[in-house]
Amino acid sequence: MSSEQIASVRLAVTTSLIEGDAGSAFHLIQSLLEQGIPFDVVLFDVVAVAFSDFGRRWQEGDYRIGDEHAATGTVESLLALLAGSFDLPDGGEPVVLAAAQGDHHSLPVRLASAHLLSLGYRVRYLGSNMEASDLGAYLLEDPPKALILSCAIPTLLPGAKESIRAAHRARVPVLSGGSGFGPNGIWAYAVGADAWVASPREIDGVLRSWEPDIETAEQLALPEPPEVAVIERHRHDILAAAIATLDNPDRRLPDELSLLLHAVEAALLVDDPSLLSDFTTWQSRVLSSRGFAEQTPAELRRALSVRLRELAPAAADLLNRNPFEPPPTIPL
Ligand code: B12
Repeated sequence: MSSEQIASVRLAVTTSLIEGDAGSAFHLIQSLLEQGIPFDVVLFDVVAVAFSDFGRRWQEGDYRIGDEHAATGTVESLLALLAGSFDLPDGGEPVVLAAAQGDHHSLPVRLASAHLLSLGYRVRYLGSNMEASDLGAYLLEDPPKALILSCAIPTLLPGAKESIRAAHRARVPVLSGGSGFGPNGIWAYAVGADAWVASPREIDGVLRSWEPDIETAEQLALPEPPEVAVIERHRHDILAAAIATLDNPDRRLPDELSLLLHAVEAALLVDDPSLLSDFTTWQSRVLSSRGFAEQTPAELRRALSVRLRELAPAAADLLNRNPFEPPPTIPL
């Protein structure tokens, strides 16, 4: 089948997702498989790209939140139907897949699960936002060869670190993936992962060849700066003080403040101010596309600093550092 034909099936799958029609998407995919198109091509070059295309158009404002939920539900059903057709082989290597604590993005994990099932792994798919303590207890009971952990957004790295620690306590190594671990996975080792891969297609190769050492991975993880615990303890207080100082009563701003505070925590955790500056660039773009005034991002930073400066001055300094200014130099 030519790449043009695959592209046209992809378009048809995207239409089925928009219409919430898992059945017709399934039949389209089945016909590809019958024509000998490999399962991984169907998963990653058809279904994943079709959903990403839909996601991009959703962000651009072509669809509403309800449409996103319908499309996500449809792609979940489609992947469940596809993955459900594989038997769990008795001798297959056991693996557990989950999204990090706090991460609600389930599709990357579903895709990776379906792919590993097709390769003969004994896959247990735990879905998104699995509480780290529950994950740890589950892994301890019947430890798999690895936990495959997904993290979609860098602001969720504190949750990912908790998930990784829980797995390590159960003596299970962690293979991580997803944009949350940064460009080329630069933050994966800072939060303790044993390995990071860019694509689910690479998981099998790593699982076959790696020799994970949980102690070394834990030693490579950066120690948690005290400010992170302070922020977690006083999160409600910091946000309440920030909301009280805002002139703009728009009901979306408390959520934006909360996201910004998560970004501060995550940047402290991986000791990388670029995480925060990337986040503020993204947030400024989002705010401007929603019609907020140009100074809104600066107002959010100022508001968040009110309590933060008293409780965790290093975090307030990080927040107010101009990303375009070079770091201060010590005068000779
Ligand atoms: C659908 C979606 C949601 C849905 C998720 C529903 C669900 N059940 O999954 C909902 C509505 C819940 C959601 C919520 C949010 N989302 Co969202 N979401 C998306 C969207 C549109 C698609 C994500 C997706 O599934 N893509 C399809 C997958 C297959 O593609 P992919 O992620 O690129 O994955 C590929 C590779 O990266 C890699 N990979 C990815 N993960 C993994 C994992 C492993 C283990 C491996 C090996 C490989 C791997 O392989 C994949 C296949 O090739 C993206 C934008 C987009 N177009 O991707 C935003 C996006 C990820 N979301 C975003 C944001 C900000 C949020 C919210 C914070 C929004 C808010 N203001 O509340 C919340 C956070 C909620 C939370 N705590 O998790 C941002 C992140 C921006 C950033 N970098 O900081 C994005 C990029 C949108 C944007 N540009 O603004 N979201």
